[in-house]
Amino acid sequence: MTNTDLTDFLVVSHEVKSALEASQPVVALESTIISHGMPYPQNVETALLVEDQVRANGAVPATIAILNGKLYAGLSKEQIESIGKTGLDAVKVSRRDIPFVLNNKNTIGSTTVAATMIIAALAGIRIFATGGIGGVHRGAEKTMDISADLSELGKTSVTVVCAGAKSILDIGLTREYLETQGVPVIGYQTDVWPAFYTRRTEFAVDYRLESPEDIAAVLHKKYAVGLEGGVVICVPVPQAYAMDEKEIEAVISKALKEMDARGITGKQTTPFLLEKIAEITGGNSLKTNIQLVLNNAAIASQVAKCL
Ligand code: PSU
Ligand code: MN
Repeated sequence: MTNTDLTDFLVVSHEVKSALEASQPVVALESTIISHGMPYPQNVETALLVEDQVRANGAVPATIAILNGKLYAGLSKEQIESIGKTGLDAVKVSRRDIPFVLNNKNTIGSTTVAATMIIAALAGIRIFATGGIGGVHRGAEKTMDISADLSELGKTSVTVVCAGAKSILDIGLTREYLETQGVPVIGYQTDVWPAFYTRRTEFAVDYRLESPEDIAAVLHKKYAVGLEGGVVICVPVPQAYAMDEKEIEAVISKALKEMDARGITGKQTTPFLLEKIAEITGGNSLKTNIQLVLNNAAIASQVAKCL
């Protein structure tokens, strides 16, 4: 593809473009978390708070989506509002979906971790903050349900800051899959994978690092020697907002049973489980979800500043 082709499709906002040209820190943010990860209006409020958080930490936010046949890096408040209002009717876009959504001028496409990484890389953004990454689902030895986020991490050079993976996933298998893809998993001030709503699991991270400076130094080495591909940084949810481990495990088991009973599969799985968990916990899981995203946005911004 030539550069002229790309500029036909890629719209980088003025603010993001100026920051990139001046080598100022930019942090990518995804939009599936807005449309499919939280209910309206908390989804829009959170998306705007996360942008504020990135700015407060000295970086420029670039929320990413596919709207009206264009790839966007950097959205207006109105665009974020329209994704939030569209909710589950937005098209959840992973790698395979991009050309189809681009080919339809009337579609609101919200980007998963995989699709956000692709567009971030096209725009020249190297750091991305979200809540949780997709992974290998429980029972994947039968269903083969493995998120395209993991293979994307294997090939696209973007660092994803997250709160680990939810225990709706098989974290042990997710870890193995990432190892095969050559993706390092860094624990930010932790020795073990956090499990999104909670701070600890039994699974060790590959490397523990203590500061944004240490993380930036390692990223610099990786790309200096030509090792393309992504990096996962796991940041545990702040203690004050962590949920009780036993309680959330029981809620997740219940949600998984209901999912099986209803025959929900494929790309509907993650949104269904998130909504069910929020419903069963009376909105408590949503509060935790919002706080961990804000925290990840702060850490991602600090890393971006060190690069
Ligand atoms: N995990 C969350 N919230 C989310 C998602 C995952 O806690 O909103 C979204 C992300 O966009 C992620 C996607 O990339 O779900 C993974 O979906 P799938 O498992 O269908 O690949
Ligand atoms: Mn899947």
